[in-house]
Amino acid sequence: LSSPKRTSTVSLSSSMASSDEGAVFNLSVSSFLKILKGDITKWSVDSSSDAIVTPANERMLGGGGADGAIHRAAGPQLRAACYEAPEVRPGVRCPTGEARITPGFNLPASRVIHAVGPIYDTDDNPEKSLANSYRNSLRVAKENDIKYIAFPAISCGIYGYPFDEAAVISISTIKEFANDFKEVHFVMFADDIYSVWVNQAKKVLSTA
Ligand code: AR6
Repeated sequence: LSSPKRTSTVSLSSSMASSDEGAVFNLSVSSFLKILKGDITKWSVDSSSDAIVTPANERMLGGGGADGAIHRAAGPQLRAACYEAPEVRPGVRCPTGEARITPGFNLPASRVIHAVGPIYDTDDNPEKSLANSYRNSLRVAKENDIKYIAFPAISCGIYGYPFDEAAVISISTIKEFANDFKEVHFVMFADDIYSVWVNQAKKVLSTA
């Protein structure tokens, strides 16, 4: 496993190195999935080609949870950039299952991908919507030459998605893009969800 170049001054990996490097899995011979514990607003691996995903809502102007933390850390320019995204219908800049990209502004990561996951209790097909939010995030990342991307557990907070089901869907969808990224990371805020993701990754992927 060759270590990626770390150019950022604020690197989640280096700040975690002494206590917990997380869990590493193979996506392909030259591409890895890493599951880490930490705060996604602090994450960067290579500021020339990295992005974090924010679990947004359809308005795409910020909110609570990880999205709120990401907007606070990025600064007000992020919200201004979001306003620039055209509305596809009144009040909707990013429909459920889709993704949009902006710069990261004051974040250590160079770009932010705004992905809208399903509200578990009200979505007609939450599995499909959740898979689409990962798929479209990875698509937009690929189109923008992103090589390192970090996800939180989309829809697993305010939107109420059960952790186990979300873990299987997210990891299986990321597998479809095995050759397109050097590393795909999950940055988990809490021990319980971190463990769920590691256990499901063990079932879906092989250990690196
Ligand atoms: N770093 C990593 N993960 C985090 C962080 C962080 N700093 N903060 C929270 N999480 P949520 P959703 C975890 O609620 O369910 C917002 O208002 C959190 O513990 O952020 O997709 C948006 O604007 C959980 O595991 O996103 C939308 O309106 C995961 O991130 C709505 O919430 C996702 O929880 C989206 O809800």
